[in-house]
Amino acid sequence: MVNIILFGPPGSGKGTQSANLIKKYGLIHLSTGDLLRSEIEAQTPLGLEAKKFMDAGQLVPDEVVIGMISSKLDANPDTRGFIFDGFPRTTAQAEALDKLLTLKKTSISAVLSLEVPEDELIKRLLNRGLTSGRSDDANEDVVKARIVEYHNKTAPVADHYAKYGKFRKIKGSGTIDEIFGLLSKEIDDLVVERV
Ligand code: B4P
Repeated sequence: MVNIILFGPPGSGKGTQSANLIKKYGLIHLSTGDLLRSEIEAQTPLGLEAKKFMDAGQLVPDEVVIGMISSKLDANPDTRGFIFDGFPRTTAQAEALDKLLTLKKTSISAVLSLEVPEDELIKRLLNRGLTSGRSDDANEDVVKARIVEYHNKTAPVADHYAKYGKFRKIKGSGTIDEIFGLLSKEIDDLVVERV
């Protein structure tokens, strides 16, 4: 299996690039942001609880997102691999993911980190907020809170995977196609290594 984590701050393009990568490589897309937004839309108890954190620009508690990912892994036993988008976002989530994958006799192949300057992140998210209806993109204070949360809680996840030589930085500014090309090159190398 090829299991990729698309990593990077809010607005770095994880969701945008995942949508194209799953088509090219036939992988399953697991986005905790999308899963949480579906729960909110369906007004489930989990969604209503998660919304409070998301609207404040904070991370949703680890046990909620780990439980969601665990059931999605169980639901897709025969896939060629997964693209994890927006997960793991804390070291506790990374450790839980490693354990879940070990139980399935697989592991993370690489962590591809989209590097984008902070002013561009803010511009992209506020721009999306004009049309997406996403309340967490509509307000500059919330967007900035998400970036602070990223630096405090998510950036350390990079060290977790760098220890195993799995962390790679990718230039995340430029056109969507240019960035897709850089990501594809990394994934092609992994696919070749596994043949
Ligand atoms: P997510 O849904 O994961 O979203 P994101 O970080 O905002 O964005 P992403 O990096 O995917 O950016 P995108 O491609 O969409 O998280 C939302 C919230 O959910 C979090 O704040 C948190 O509360 C909660 N959550 C999710 N996962 C969690 C977890 N594991 N643990 C705890 N809480 C969790 O791109 C953004 C914009 O940029 C788009 O408008 C796009 O069109 C544009 N764009 C993309 N690439 C571009 C490019 N190259 N040039 C110009 N614009 C570009």
